[in-house]
Amino acid sequence: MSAEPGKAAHEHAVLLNAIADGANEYPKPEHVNYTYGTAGFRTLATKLPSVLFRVALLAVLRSKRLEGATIGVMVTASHNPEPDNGVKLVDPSGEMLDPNWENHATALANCPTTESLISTFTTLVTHLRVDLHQPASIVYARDTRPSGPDLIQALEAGFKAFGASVKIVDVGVTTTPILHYVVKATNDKSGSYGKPTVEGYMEKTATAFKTLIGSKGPLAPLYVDCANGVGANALTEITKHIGDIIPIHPINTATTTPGALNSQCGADFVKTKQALPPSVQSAGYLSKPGTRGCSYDGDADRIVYYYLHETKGTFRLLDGDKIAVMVAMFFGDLVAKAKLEGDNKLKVGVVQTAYANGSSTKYLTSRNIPVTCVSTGVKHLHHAAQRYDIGVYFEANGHGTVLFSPQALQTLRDAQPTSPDSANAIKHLLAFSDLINQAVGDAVSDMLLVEAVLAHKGWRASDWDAGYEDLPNRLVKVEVPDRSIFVATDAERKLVHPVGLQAEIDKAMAKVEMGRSFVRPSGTEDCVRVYAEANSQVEAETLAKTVVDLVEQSSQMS
Ligand code: G16
Repeated sequence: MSAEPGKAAHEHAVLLNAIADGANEYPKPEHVNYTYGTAGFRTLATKLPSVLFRVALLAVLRSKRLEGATIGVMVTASHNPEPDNGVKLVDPSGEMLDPNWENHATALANCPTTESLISTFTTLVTHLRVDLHQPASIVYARDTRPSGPDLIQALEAGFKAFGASVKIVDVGVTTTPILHYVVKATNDKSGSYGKPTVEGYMEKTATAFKTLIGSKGPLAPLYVDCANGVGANALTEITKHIGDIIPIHPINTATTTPGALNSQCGADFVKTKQALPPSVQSAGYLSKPGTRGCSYDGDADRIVYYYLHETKGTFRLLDGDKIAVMVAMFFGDLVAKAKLEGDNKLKVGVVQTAYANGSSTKYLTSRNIPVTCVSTGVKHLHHAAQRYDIGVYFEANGHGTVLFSPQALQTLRDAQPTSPDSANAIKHLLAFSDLINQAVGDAVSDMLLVEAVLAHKGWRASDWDAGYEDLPNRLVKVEVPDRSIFVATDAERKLVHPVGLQAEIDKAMAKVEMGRSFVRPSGTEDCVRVYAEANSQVEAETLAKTVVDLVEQSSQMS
């Protein structure tokens, strides 16, 4: 846009007219209240076109506010059922949107009329000191949901309102973590992070994996449940690069079969049911002792592993906690072998949420690995992990990654190894930092991280599993008329509302040996989640049932 006053005023009027046209084409449905939740907006896809149009406006404002830095927009509802969809914004570093801007997204999404949208938009431009003359740059992508193309149209309508001042790049159908990678790589003007394309991601990930596996390959076969989602595409691509060193067998790859996405498969199914997907069970993929399987979720930003007990044949889950523990211990060992001294010593820490199994936290702390507990949501974990030199963060549901601080990377690059062992350890730490998607949790790169660690340790799944035994637990979804009446505090380990409910939960916990339970409203689904763990499965089930009853009673009374 021109800075000449008359021309600028005219261009501003043209912009507001274009926004008004888009807003009229994508009106907000009545009686719907949107919230930018744990991972952006998420609800039935039919309720989302107006949100997509408005999110586009905010993405452009954010890019212009940051002097043209590239912002990402991902259209996905991840683990949710297929009729849902969602949208979230990605900041220039590849991280989730700055939480201060989440309220602006919510405000725009809830404007009831075209006039109120124009007014809120104009206020935001002033209040956020956005110079509309700045350029803007956006990259966007979607998962495989059938509602995706129509929602992308609404999104593009929002970008087009700004005319030529916005540069847009459509990454197409891809995983959430690849979109985060592309955003981070686009903004890294040094070019050292990698090429800002899907192929650039594949090359970088595959090269690091090959370096780490070296002569340890070929590895044992791996069965991968892709949740019938976009992870199937990414897996096919990465297999082209590394299929000779790890035989990968993709399962549940029906990305175009209506209703198949996340249905009876995927990481959320496995974690919640604590069982194999029926498709994996019936085909007997894991029947050969020692065979590993893993499940992605619908947009491939989560992963959980599993295998069948070698003598009992029972299902054994290796979830986000098990990944965090193995990886943190392994990096702790590598750092020790690197023999970095004085100020150059690197500190490894772990970030978990209240869902982390009590046994995993005990295992880590008893081995002097510091553990931080934060609220659910990648944004909370990511920021807490940035406080460590090497911060390992995983939610129990399989969402996580490892962050190397810029100082830690510099220390490793500048290190003068004192022995071949320390030189190797430093080389491996640097290769792991390239393998790991440091923008966000990533099922594909986390899978290769796990495989590389297992290969280095010479472990089978059962060796990995042997570190500690999970406390029996149960996770339940409770549908309530209004989940907003449940307000949690203390990293979501306690409820402050409804008043009195926490005292009842405390009493229920006290009756059960090693009992622990908490309640929190979901930020991605219309439900309240109840978690319970105890010394035995029967007690964990009893505690969960008692707390579910308490939640339902207090919901009826409110
Ligand atoms: C999203 C978030 C995760 C969170 C999960 C469930 O995952 O990115 O951090 O654990 O939702 O959140 P809630 O319990 O609030 O519904 P995904 O994989 O669905 O994007």
